[in-house]
Order: sequence, then C-alpha cells, then structure tokens
Amino acid sequence: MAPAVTIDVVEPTTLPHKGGVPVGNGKPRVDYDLEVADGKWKDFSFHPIRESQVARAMARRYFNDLDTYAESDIVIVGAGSCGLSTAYTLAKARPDLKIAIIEASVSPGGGAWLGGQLFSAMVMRKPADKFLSELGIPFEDEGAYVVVKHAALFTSTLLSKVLSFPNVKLFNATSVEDLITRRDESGGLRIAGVVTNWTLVAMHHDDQSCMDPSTINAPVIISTTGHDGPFGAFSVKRLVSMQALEKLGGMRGLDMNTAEDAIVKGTREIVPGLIVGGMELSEVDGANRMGPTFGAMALSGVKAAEEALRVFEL
Ligand code: 48N
Repeated sequence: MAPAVTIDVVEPTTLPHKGGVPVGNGKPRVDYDLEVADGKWKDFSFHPIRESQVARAMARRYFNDLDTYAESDIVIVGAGSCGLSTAYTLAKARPDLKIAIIEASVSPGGGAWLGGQLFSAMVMRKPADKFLSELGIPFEDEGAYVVVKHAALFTSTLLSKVLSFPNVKLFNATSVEDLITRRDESGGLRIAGVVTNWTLVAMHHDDQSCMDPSTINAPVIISTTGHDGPFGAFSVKRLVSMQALEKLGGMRGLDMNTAEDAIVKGTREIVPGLIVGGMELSEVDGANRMGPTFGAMALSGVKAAEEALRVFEL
C-alpha cells in the first residue's frame, strides 16, 4: 500500500509569459510547477478507513445532537432569511442558550437564494445595510437601498456564521408537524415545544403505516416558516386549527413601503411561548407583501430575537 502522502500545497510559481498573450486581467500568468505537481500525485493516497467508521462518525454526532437538543432553550422553525437572522442575533447575544433550528428542506435558506424572478442580486432597503455590515457582506450603496451582488452571498454567509456558533444545531430535512401545548393555571394556552419528523416521513403519512413523530421541548418557539404555501405559515395555521387564533388575516397585495415596516414592527409573541416573524407574520396580520426586497426579513429576525431574549433576561 502506497505510503500516505502528506499533501503540501505546491506554491504557484510565477513564470514569465511563454510568449503567449497575458491571461485574465493582464496579471502575469501563474502556473504550477507541473513537474513538482505531477510528483505529488504519483504516490498519492488518502489515509485508509473502514466504512463503519464513517457511519459511526455521522450517527454518533446526529443522535448525540438529538439527545442534547431534546430540551432546547429556543427552537426556530424555518431557516429562511428571517429564521437565520434570528438565529444569528440570538446565538451571538446569548452563547449560553441552546438554539435548535428546524428546517423542512434539505437546503436551508428558504426564498433568499435569488433576488426575485430568478434574478441574482438582492436588494435591502436601509437601515438593513447595518445588518449586512455586521455580517461583513459587501454591497453596493444606492442611497436609499443597497444591493448584494448575489442573494446567495447573503444567505451562504449568514448560514455559515449561524452554523459556526457552538450553541446552534440545524436539523434540516426535518419538519415541525405540530406544536407542544400546555394550559396555565387560568386555562390559557402556552406553546412549550415542537413536534418533529423527518420531512420525507412527514410527506408520506398518508401512504405508510403510522410513523409517529419526535419532540423538542423549549420555553420559546420562534416561527418563521414564510407566507402560505405547501409548507408555509405552518405555526399560525396550526394555531387556527387548534382554535388558539380565531382566523388568519391573509397576506395582502404587494406594497413595499407598507409591508416591510409592518413586518418588522409587528414581529412579536402571538400566543405565550410562540413568536412569529418574517412572511409568516403577514398571514396573521393581513400585512402586505413586499416582493423582492429582504431588509424586513433580516430586521424581523433581529426583532424576533430581541422578543425571545426578554424571556431569558438575566
Ligand atoms: O424564506 P422563507 O419562505 O420565509 P422568510 O419569512 O424567512 O422569508 C420570506 C422571504 O423569502 C420572502 O418571501 C420575500 C421577502 N418575498 C416576499 C414576497 O412578497 O414575495 O423561509 C421559510 C422556511 C423555508 O426554508 C421552509 O422550508 C421552512 O421555513 N419551513 C418549515 N421548516 C420546518 N417545519 C415546517 N413546518 C416548515 N414550514 C416551512
């Protein structure tokens, strides 16, 4: 078996132009010393492994996380731009809190991978540029608003920072199927956790035998599941079906100026233990939609985090 070859990065050597036309932006070509490069691959091999080591490395961590977060301090339902902004703000402010994010899709990020109508650039109206600066995300300043060159730059940067916090665990491809409820002494309803299942399981309850869910207990749930759709507005629709909310207001037509202020200022605890933010809130309040501008999602997330922190004020 070939000896494990330690991979040292071959420093690129700047070779003089070989008489060719300068490539790229006119800077000198940078070529690897191909002989050295070839040499390093000749005896290359990864460290040996047994397949079960990979299986155990994944399973041990996943089931340890399930055990750890079965009792969380805060559960965020939905890892779209609002949910991720909430998670970032909370995790940064309170590294002592255990924060579980439940995301139905395999890929978190919700609707924030593109700006609008599949265009790449993402618009945020000021003062949401302050959140971008906090994250170190570059943008073009257009006066009343700023533009991130690609929405994926915002979402991937935010997601990577959220996942880097040691007190945050993302359970993606996992759906919240229901809410855990309690009655207080006066008979009032309080939300006390979430009921979860793997999304592929949740999508097949009608064609398989009983596939019961699992649970996460938490004193605070922040629901940011987006506006109504196949998965959207989950928690507020469930509040109506359990008669904890009389009815939904239903999202109204597009009006950027009205919508973004209403969503940010309206982000709040809807019933004890359940805070709603982002576009899910538009379904409760009958707020307008804002279309392809995302500042309200970021700042609704900040506000949702602040509402949750009241519960944990030291
Ligand atoms: O991106 P969304 O849908 O929701 P928000 O509120 O974070 O951001 C909304 C924003 O993308 C817009 O809609 C923009 C501003 N346009 C407005 C307009 O006028 O058109 O993310 C929600 C996330 C998604 O990733 C879903 O997969 C997830 O929530 N989700 C769930 N996750 C777990 N359990 C559930 N039951 C569930 N339902 C939805």
